[in-house]
Amino acid sequence: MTEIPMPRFPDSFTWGVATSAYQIEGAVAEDGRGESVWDTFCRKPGAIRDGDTGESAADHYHRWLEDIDLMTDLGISAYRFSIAWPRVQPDGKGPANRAGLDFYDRLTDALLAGGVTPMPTLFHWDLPQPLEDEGGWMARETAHRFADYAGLAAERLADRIPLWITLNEPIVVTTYGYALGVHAPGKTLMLDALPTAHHQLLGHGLAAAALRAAGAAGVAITNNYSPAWPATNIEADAAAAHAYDILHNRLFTDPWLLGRYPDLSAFGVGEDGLDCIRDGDLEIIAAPVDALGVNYYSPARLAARPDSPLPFQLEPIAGYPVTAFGWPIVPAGLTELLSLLHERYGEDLPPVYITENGCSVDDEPGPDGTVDDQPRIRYLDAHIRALSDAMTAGVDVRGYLTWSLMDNFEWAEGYHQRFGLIHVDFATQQRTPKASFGWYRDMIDAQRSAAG
Ligand code: IFM
Repeated sequence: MTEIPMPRFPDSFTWGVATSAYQIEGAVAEDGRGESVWDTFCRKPGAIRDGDTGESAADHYHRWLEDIDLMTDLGISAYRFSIAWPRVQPDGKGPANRAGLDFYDRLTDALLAGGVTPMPTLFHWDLPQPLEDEGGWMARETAHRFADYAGLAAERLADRIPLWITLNEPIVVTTYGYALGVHAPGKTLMLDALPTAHHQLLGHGLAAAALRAAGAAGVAITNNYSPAWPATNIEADAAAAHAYDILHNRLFTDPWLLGRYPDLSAFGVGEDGLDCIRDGDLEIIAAPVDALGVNYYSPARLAARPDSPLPFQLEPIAGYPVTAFGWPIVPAGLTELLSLLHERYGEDLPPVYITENGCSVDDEPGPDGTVDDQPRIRYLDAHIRALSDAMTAGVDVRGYLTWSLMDNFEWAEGYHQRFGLIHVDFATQQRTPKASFGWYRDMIDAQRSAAG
């Protein structure tokens, strides 16, 4: 790690952490919570490594007060969590389940009492199973159900929440969930999954309107982004990288920010666009947002492969250290990505929050009980500097929220990838702040002291 002092961030900069409901809460059958697609998917043999499930996860549903105490020790100013739709509407429609909303109400109040601003995400992948049974995000109706749910959540909480995030990483839902089937709901529709993109976008637009009608102050949306690097300088690989860039970085963001889809011809979509688009949809989708949430983990390297069912194939990136997941560690990719968004959208780019960035490390407590996760410290240090570089170059970034507060259920990888600043022993649920927790706390503290 470099000895050069960390650059100064603006005094108003938000430092935070992020989590999501299914990954930490557990308590899947309590207080009237309904089933989500992830409960179902976890029961599918072979879907999740070692047959792990989110049934108990990090037991945050019962240990939330202890977790908030840890957050206040950390000194963060914002906490991005997600609201579990199946807790609020067990069937995905109809009146609110009061007990479900009570949980987030208590959480919100306790966060505020601890000086931490709540930043909820409404959909971090846990679609109520009854809605999936009616078509899930392949069905237009789901967008309307999402708006109803957003309205119910906001009626209860909007008076205390400055910024709401509608969707988390819709590109991952479309690709992993509906095209490739490696995430819930496990569909393998390949390019036929594209309507899920439009229906999530519509859901975002309708939910944004419902949130504002219920008094929400700010609305944002979060996606996962990766700079697209051609594997070689041959033209076919450049075209592959271009196609990936369109799918991963522009399929959602162009409609939100520009009110139009990018050219999807590489994906078999003609000039008239997706059949599921109706008149007026793009106006709903492109209603102005207050911020864009950017999740960054690594770049992607693409090659053309004639035998691939997609117009690109992902290739390994050599020459960089990797995380425990095997993801290349490329901090400069964050600077590159933010500059790309800045150039691409110009005045149409709202203020950006880095709503996720972090790494998995094989960390376990040592003989003295401490967890010395130096690789994570190096990762965070380098990415925060890379973020500062982008801001110096003119990108308006207002906050950085690391993934994740604590070790959690990493989807198809079960409990094998530890992303937390806090170690969780999943057998005892004991929390142990790692060395990175102390590093992040000291970094935030130094920024605050410098601000005076
Ligand atoms: O754990 C996930 C999170 O749910 C969404 N973004 C990426 C993280 C790490 O894979």
